[in-house]
Amino acid sequence: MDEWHVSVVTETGSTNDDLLRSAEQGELADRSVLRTEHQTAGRGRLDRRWEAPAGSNLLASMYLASPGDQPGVMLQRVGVAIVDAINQLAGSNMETDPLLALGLKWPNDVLLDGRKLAGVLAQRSTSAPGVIVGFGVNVAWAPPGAACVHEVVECSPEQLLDGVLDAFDGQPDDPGTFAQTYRARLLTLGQFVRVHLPGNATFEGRAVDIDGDGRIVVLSETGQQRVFDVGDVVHLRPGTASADVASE
Ligand code: BT5
Repeated sequence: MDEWHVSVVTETGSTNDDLLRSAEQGELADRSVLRTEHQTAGRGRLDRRWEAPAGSNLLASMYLASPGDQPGVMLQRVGVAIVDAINQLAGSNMETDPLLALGLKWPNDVLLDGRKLAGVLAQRSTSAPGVIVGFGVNVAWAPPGAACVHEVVECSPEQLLDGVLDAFDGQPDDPGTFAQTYRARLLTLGQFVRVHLPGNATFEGRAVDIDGDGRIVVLSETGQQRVFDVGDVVHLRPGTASADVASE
């Protein structure tokens, strides 16, 4: 396996924007990684902001040049790598003794005790091949209501990045085998969820499956089954499909 080409800058606008720009200029090697201590314009999805004080958290993006790398699958692979890296640093065996409160909320959040610990953002350039996957992990600081890695293990952003890249490389290549790994880390399956759709519409039900394209299958209490590939998922408390929101 090729090595990662990791660069670190003290400050930038957004590591995703930087790698997108370099990829479009044809200057970026496959498996380039950019980490920064501080972002002045860190982004989430839909032009939301990603917040982190300078020096406190892991803020990085990777470029995977292979045209076969689908953004949806890369989101899953990076999310799983973050969960596995934290388990590894905490000394927990992922297969026999994982940190049970740590896992993934479909499609792109890492949760600890129902609170957001990390977000992942995959983007495709219109002109360059491959995918840019950015990830922000709260290491030493989290906004109110969110979680940080220091609740379970002391580590630096740099150590965590090394762990994430190693965990990513340790994943099974085979899509079917990886799909099982992803499902094992997913907290959303079996939960009652509310899906916020573009516009103001919502759909509530039990998350019963993730299909082969990474979409979520939700079964409503009236027996209506729908499949979603966009939208924000809110976990509701088990046994209710009301406004009793457990995490966001
Ligand atoms: C995400 O978006 O969760 C994807 C975040 C990706 C950030 C990384 S950092 C490196 C790379 N460069 C970038 O510019 N971005 C990537 P989304 O699901 O839209 O969540 C954004 C929402 O999470 C915000 O609207 C806030 O409500 C909340 N939020 C902001 N900062 C947070 C933090 N540090 N921890 C937890 N929640 C946060």
